[in-house]
Amino acid sequence: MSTRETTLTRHLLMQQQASPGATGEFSVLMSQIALAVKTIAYDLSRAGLVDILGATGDINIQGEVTQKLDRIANDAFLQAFEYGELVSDLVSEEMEQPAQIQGNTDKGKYVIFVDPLDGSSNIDVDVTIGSIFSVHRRPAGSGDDLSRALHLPGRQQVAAGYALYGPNTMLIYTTGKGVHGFTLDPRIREFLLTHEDIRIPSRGSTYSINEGRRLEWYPSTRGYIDYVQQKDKATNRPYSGRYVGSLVADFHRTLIKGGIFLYPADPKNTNGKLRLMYECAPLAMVIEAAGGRASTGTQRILDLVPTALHQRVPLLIGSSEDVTLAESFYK
Ligand code: FDP
Repeated sequence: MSTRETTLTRHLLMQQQASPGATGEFSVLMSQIALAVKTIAYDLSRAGLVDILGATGDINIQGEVTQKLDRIANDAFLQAFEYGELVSDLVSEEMEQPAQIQGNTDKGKYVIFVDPLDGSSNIDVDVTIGSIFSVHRRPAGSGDDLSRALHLPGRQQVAAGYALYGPNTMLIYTTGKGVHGFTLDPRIREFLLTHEDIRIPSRGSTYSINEGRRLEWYPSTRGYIDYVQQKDKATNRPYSGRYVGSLVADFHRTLIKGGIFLYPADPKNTNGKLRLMYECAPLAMVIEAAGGRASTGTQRILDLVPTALHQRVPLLIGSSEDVTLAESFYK
């Protein structure tokens, strides 16, 4: 590494210096998130070699089988925020109630929402998975009052982002002004700035949806997918289909190359599958900061006011023109 390369720490310090009044707390918070990501990446890198693959035998709040690595990733986030009095509580896909962070009880300025290991069903087959995080200012309250006060709309997020555990480990974040991507350099275990100010193309030529659910789809979803599959040179159709089945991986491809990802509602899953507060809202903040759009089909994701911490919502996310066109099928 040349000392001229921009590490995450250097990048955060530069951002801090450019923001009058910044206290440096956010930089420390991002370093804590980076620590959790590095810990998880290390555990994943030896997953097939030590006994951490497979299920724990428990079912999580979503009614899904908890994998051992889900638990390990959740603990990595809980431990990364211990002490320092920055983060008071963590809301996670893996825990029914918010967890107080050890050493910071009722003290931290921030609360974190996290999907510690997104795409869990891909863990055992060595396919890219990730973590998704959302940072909010801590509202007043404690116990049940705090849980209710945490029903915060995505537009109030202070920052959001995700990590990818794939051929590279990447960390992507935004505070609303620009989306920046860092790649973990395994030699020095530091994140280096590799994707500065990511912008999503205004239109793509790829769609991403679980087509196995086609028979369940509402006519609106079927109508839009039929549209992208039709031939039309002028609009670059038919689009190519790509579906990894890990939201972060499908999202990252869409962010870099353009196009659209959909996890719509259907008559069986009337709110879709994905969780608002730690999947859809953080990715919506990232996509909007990159020039794209995120919608339920009828409403902007960032404007939704949650009614429950683990609420699900339909998601259409990607290039602005593609999402706008898809929405026209849901009116
Ligand atoms: P998983 O169930 O493997 O954890 O949010 C969970 C998620 O994966 C997303 O990462 C992914 O986009 C989606 O569910 C996949 O769901 P389907 O299997 O229904 O396509």
